[in-house]
Amino acid sequence: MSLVPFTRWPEEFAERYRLSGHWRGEPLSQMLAEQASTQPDAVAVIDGSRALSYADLDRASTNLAQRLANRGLGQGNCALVQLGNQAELYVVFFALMKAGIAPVNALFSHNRLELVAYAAQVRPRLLIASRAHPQFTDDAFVEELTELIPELDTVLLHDDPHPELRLQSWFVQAKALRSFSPTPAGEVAFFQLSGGSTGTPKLIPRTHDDYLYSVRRSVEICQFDRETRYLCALPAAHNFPLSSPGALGVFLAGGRVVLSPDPGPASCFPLIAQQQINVTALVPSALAMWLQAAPGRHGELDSLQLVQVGGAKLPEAQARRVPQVLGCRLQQVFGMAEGLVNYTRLDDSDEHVYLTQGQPMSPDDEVKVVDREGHPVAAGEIGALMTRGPYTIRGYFQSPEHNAAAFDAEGFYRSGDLVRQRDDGYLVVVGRIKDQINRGGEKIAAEEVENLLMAHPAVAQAALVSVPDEAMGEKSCAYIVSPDPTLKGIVLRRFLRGLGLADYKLPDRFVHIDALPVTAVGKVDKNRLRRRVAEQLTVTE
Ligand code: AMP
Ligand code: DBH
Repeated sequence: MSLVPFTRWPEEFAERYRLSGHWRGEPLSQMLAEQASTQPDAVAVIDGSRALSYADLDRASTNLAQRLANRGLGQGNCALVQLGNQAELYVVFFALMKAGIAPVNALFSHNRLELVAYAAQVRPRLLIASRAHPQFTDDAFVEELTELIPELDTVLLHDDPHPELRLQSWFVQAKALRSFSPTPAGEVAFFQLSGGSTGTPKLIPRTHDDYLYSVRRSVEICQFDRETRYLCALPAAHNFPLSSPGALGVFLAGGRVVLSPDPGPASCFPLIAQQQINVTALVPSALAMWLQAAPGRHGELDSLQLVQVGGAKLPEAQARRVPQVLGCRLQQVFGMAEGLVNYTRLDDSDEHVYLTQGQPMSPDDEVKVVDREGHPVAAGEIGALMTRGPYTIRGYFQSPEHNAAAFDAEGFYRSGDLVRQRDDGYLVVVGRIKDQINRGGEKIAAEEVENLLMAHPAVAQAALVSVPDEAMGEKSCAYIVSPDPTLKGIVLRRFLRGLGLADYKLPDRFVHIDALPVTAVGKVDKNRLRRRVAEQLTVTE
């Protein structure tokens, strides 16, 4: 069977990463086998009133892997998975790792458009989703997908009433008919999602070797161990709560993951108290809610030792309030699903923790800060971040044209972030050059939304820009050129939703404009639009 194709690291790099012990030829499922044999009864996951031990997680995932193998699914096959913050997400993840099937783990907030875009790229034979998601309450979308992807021959739905469709019934032991095994560690294990800046969402192929290294190194830096009780409050499939060190870091270290349905204080604070949570990961907008809710509720947060914050820039004033208000340490995390993750270290000075976004986790991470021409800027100057290393991809999945722009000739990835690198190697994120809105850590590719808006018959041109927002950091504003000045935002929002776009990508504001301003070279001048939005033009909500 053919393996999933991807852009490999050149052999000289691969050899270096193997020699230095970063890449060890181990599959991602091995961590689970190890915990299940050394501490089978230890609790691995808590989801509401359910507790899964390492033995439970190992057994259920092996049973699912066996059943999938019996259906002829295995190496070279891909899956589309969409589950919420629920224990089944980890059972499924490990089952697919064991069976050598490469999943795309869509976020629960993703909608028809995103799911179709992912399916069209990986051509999944397997779909795993939840009846609790609006797209899967009836069978219409499953039928649409099977028509679009004739290869799709196995559909499993969490909480479906029929045993053969019901995901949970596949966690029960089956007769072993066929053998199964993980893909070789240097091959694609699964796909991460890119926040992206282009019309279609891009997929990020991650190998067992590279991902496991990033998890192992993260565990070392964050000092996770068997005592770790990690609250997973961000969308569990996201790279941050999955791997930095995230749930996989917890499993590698033999600790416990407690799932929260959302990152709000109302859900999280009682869980922290009940489950004696000592570490969690938040985006800045969630942290802001915690800082607001915490005064007077200190008792509930007593067990908390470390709050990791990343996904978007954390304002210094908020950073400084963490120890006072939450009574724990702060760690800043600046990462990307494409690879590079930076951490402030647990023993760093206050100055580093409050003022920087950390330094690369690996001694083999290479970072360049460059000017518009691609030349390195002088030390300490602001420039665009470029990186390559033992867990940073060399190309997006099946995107040769985009890859030609997103990577340089030496394989460095252009992250699109504007940073300053200090003498001590620590990075400070100061802005962004990619055409993206970072809405409370959720990334929106401007071009994707603009293209969809322009599909509306009354929209001639559209441009999506960010506007500063107290709660979310940034929100989105769509500038619309339309012959119909009465065209309302609510109509356009309904139109976008009707196309199947995820809710978080719907523009927060719409502004009519006679013509989009352009730069000297004729590109839409988004800087001018961003400045203009502050001046509050005709706003139609
Ligand atoms: P993605 O490539 O979709 O995984 O998103 C990664 C991007 O999120 C980075 O390139 C940054 O733009 C942004 N990001 C993540 N963490 C931080 C942080 N701590 N501070 C500022 N921006 C961040
Ligand atoms: O925003 C991100 O993508 C991100 C943030 C922190 C990430 O991928 C990570 C840590 O691993």
